[in-house]
Amino acid sequence: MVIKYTVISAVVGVLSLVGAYQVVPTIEDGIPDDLNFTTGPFVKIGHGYYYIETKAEKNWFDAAESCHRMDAKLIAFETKEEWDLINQYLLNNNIYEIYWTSGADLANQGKHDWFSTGDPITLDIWYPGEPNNQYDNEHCDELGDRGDASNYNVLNDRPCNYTRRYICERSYPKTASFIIW
Ligand SMILES: *[C@@H]1O[C@H](CO)[C@@H](O)[C@H](O)[C@H]1NC(C)=O
Ligand SMILES: *[C@@H]1O[C@H](CO)[C@@H](O)[C@H](O)[C@H]1NC(C)=O
Ligand SMILES: [Ca+2]
Ligand SMILES: [Ca+2]
Repeated sequence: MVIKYTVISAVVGVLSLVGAYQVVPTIEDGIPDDLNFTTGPFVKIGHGYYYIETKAEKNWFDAAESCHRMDAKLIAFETKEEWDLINQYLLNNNIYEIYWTSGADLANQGKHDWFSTGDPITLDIWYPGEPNNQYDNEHCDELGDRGDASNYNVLNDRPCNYTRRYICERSYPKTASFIIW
């Protein structure tokens, strides 16, 4: 990121030196449709970009590192809408697996938060009776189909060394451009 900004600043600087141009930088949310920019292997679901690992199963830490290698983080459900949209996507694509989320109580035992953001898990999207810290050994939160009324996937705490598929989430893109006039 820093390098990209430096390059842009250098270009803007050179153009400014020419003197004849007025340079107006703009930063917009999202990626313009006409830019022909592919975000694969991340898919756009709602306003977010996600990578759903469909084959490899990894322990929670390994899954988190796999996301980091893709400049992403394990998924965090900040809103009910996000949880709805992910569930609808999984249902529509006939994907029925169990996935690691970034949810964990590794930082403060008994307080589950989204490790990727540091925010507490405020949505009540737990399977009834969870998180239960079974055998005093469950600190990482999986998203799985537990056949609730809507067939949605809900959260359950599990031992972090269990191997699961995982969902990574990428920060929302912005488009930086500048007008040279
Ligand atoms: C977008 O990029 C792809 C691959 O580079 C290319 O095949 C396609 O023709 C491009 N589409 C447009 C509208 O430029
Ligand atoms: C996870 O860790 C526990 C306790 O250290 C161990 O007993 C168990 O065999 C491990 N499970 C896996 C799947 O590695
Ligand atoms: Ca999110
Ligand atoms: Ca549990």
